[in-house]
Amino acid sequence: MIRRIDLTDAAPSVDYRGSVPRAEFDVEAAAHAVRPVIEAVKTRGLDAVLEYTAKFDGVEQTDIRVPVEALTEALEGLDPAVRAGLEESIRRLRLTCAAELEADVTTELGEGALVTHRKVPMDRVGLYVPGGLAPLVSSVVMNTVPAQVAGVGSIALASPPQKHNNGLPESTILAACALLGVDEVYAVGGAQAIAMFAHGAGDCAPVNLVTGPGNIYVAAAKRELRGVVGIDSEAGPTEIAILADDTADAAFVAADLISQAEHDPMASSVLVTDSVALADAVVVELEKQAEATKHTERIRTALGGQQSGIVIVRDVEQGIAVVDAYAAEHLEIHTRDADAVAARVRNAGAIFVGSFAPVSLGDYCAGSNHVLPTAGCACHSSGLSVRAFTKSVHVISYTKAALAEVADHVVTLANAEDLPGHGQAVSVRFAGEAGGEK
Ligand code: HSO
Ligand code: ZN
Repeated sequence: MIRRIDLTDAAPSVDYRGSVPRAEFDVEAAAHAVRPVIEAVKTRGLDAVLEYTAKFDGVEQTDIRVPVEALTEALEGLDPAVRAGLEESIRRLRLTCAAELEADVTTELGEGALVTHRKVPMDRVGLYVPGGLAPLVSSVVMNTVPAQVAGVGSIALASPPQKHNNGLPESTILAACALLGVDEVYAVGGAQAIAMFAHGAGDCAPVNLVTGPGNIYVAAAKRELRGVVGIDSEAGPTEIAILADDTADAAFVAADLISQAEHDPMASSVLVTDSVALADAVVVELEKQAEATKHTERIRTALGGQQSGIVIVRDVEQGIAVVDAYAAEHLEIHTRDADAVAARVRNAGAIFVGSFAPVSLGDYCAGSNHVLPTAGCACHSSGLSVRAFTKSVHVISYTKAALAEVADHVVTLANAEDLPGHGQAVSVRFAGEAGGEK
């Protein structure tokens, strides 16, 4: 069901980036489809959103705003055990977010010469929560909590309308919004939702930043609108890589590979190991566990796809190089000295260390965020956090004496760039003084 890639003979200098091909997720190809949607929402606002919702979601609406009563009702109808799970997930994520909030930093560069790096939350953000194969209620938590802890003043959330819920988003998603105190919710999905956030439509005023995963049209719309609005990342199909040696438990490894394959036939599950015995045992477990679980077909497709595989390496050392080059959204380490191995990996959306930190813990309740960079973007991007919802501004405060200290350098550098007006803006302040301009 899952192919094997043998890298034991690979030259030490090889670039492993292409060793495990990624799923086809051609965002560019979807660009032509989303451009007219974005243009229509920009020029015709709510009318265009309603038209595309009818066309793409098959839902006829007269408004897109979810009434507050629908949010309250959804929360009242929520299974108490699900509510308890969400509350624990929120509690843990709030703790990490609060601890990760960065303080302002002031540097004194001389007497009276101060530069402060001030952190400012975004004014208004748009959070996108997909419908898709499974309604990811946990994604409401993962997007909203860091925005709230960062101090964002205005939060809007959009999720696709569902025919089976009278054109409202999934009830669990609405309930989670109510639990978190998010009351500006829109029954809009796809590219039209991202365009609505960027340009505004109906009740929805434009936002400063859009976050959250979505399908290929959502990713394409984010790419098109980057610049008009801030964008967190373009999340593609989910990925798990596991680096394991002969100490790993094959049943755990297989269960974790299956857990992410369950998301999407295009999901990637990759095991990197120096133990052929473990690889063989994992294959047996995959067959057994995939057969016994609910979404067998989806899982088999994902595991059998060219984007998944078992990579055999010479040793853990080579394995580290492979997983680092692959830069998975999620990386698990099941090796001896797992902490030390994890410390040497630089590229991954999130790293799960040891046998008792499965990715599904992080999907819901670890206290970490599950909105993570996919498609190798972990080599330059980070997962969602309070940092994504804040920006910073340098505040410069100099006294006259402090400016005098550095004035000559400013004038010299300005002249070197043939911009004497820049120098003059400093020297004019010392005109008539000793050493200053006459
Ligand atoms: N593993 C997904 C997130 C998720 N899983 C939500 C279950 N619910 C992408 O990180
Ligand atoms: Zn998941």
